[in-house]
Amino acid sequence: AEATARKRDHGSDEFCTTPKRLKVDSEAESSGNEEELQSDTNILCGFKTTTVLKDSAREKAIFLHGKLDGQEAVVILQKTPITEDTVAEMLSDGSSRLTLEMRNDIYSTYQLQPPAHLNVIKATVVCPATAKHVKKYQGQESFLVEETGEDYRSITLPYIQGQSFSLQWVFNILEKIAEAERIVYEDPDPDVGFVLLPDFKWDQKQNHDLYLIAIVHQRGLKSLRDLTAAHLPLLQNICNKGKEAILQRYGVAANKLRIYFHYQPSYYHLHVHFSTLGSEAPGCGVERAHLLSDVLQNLRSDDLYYSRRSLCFPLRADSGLLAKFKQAEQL
Ligand code: GTA
Repeated sequence: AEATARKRDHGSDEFCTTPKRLKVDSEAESSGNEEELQSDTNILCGFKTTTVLKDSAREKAIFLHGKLDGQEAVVILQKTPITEDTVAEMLSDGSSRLTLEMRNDIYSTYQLQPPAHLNVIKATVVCPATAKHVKKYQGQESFLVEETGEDYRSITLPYIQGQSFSLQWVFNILEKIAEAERIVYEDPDPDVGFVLLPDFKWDQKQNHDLYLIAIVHQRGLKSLRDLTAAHLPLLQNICNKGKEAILQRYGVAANKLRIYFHYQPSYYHLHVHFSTLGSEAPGCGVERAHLLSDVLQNLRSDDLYYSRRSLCFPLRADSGLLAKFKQAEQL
């Protein structure tokens, strides 16, 4: 399976020197091997930070670039949300330590140190990381670009064909090489089928920040731009069955879900994001998210809506694609 997976690695990974070390660990995760999972945790001891790419007090996250056993790596550390079922234990006398910080009239603040199992940090590791991963997670100014259908064909398409992130992780999911046990629902049909599973940004501990992705089985559909009325059955199927599966598994109703595409996505294999209305998932703003229900309506009214019309999206200051748009403006 690993040989097949490697054969299909289309990445242009400037930093990659050795192939997919962590993929082996994620295979262990699929097989539920607890010992291997434990070793996943330990490998972070060897991480040496070279740069802080971004830190966000609001998201309680820090994005680090560094070396893990000599390989380029990005590590994201994020405090996990507090869930109601842990509150009683967190406040109980025996298990937590409380230190007074200040008191003033009716106001006081403390530092509460809960026991280790209630004090978990989600660590996301990208290793070996490419130069593009490092750029992606760096805090940067963005600029809005308006892309006509023609711009897409003459500027964006050639750029993404040469510069996109590897889709290896997507193929691993579709072929059950990785994350197989995390699949929430699958329709195996090659034309209208898809795999629905938790997005790796969601820790699955609570439903208020629920986040899943539906990845289509059809190969070759890169983004919104490739969609025509011929894909309506596929999109309607994702919409209906995705909502139903989320209701069955998590008890979250369809009218609490934001179901959308990103344009531009980071990974050019068609996928749909399902996140809850109450959460602020990265990339759910109007400049990047396109609701599935709007996409369905637009394609019903115009078969070629997404190949003809202009689409706006933000690009980071250091983006190669932004440079291409600027060059084209000067011609
Ligand atoms: N289940 O291996 C994976 C996997 N990968 C590699 C990506 N995804 C995966 N899901 C599973 N397994 O929602 C998910 C991503 C994303 C979707 C791809 O697939 O989490 P996209 O193609 O539209 O790309 O969607 P997008 O939106 O740029 O990706 P992403 O990674 O969400 O980045 C957007 C911004 O979110 C980043 O710039 C960063 O600021 C923020 N962000 C990314 N990861 C984290 C994180 N772990 N914690 C906090 N913030 C994050």
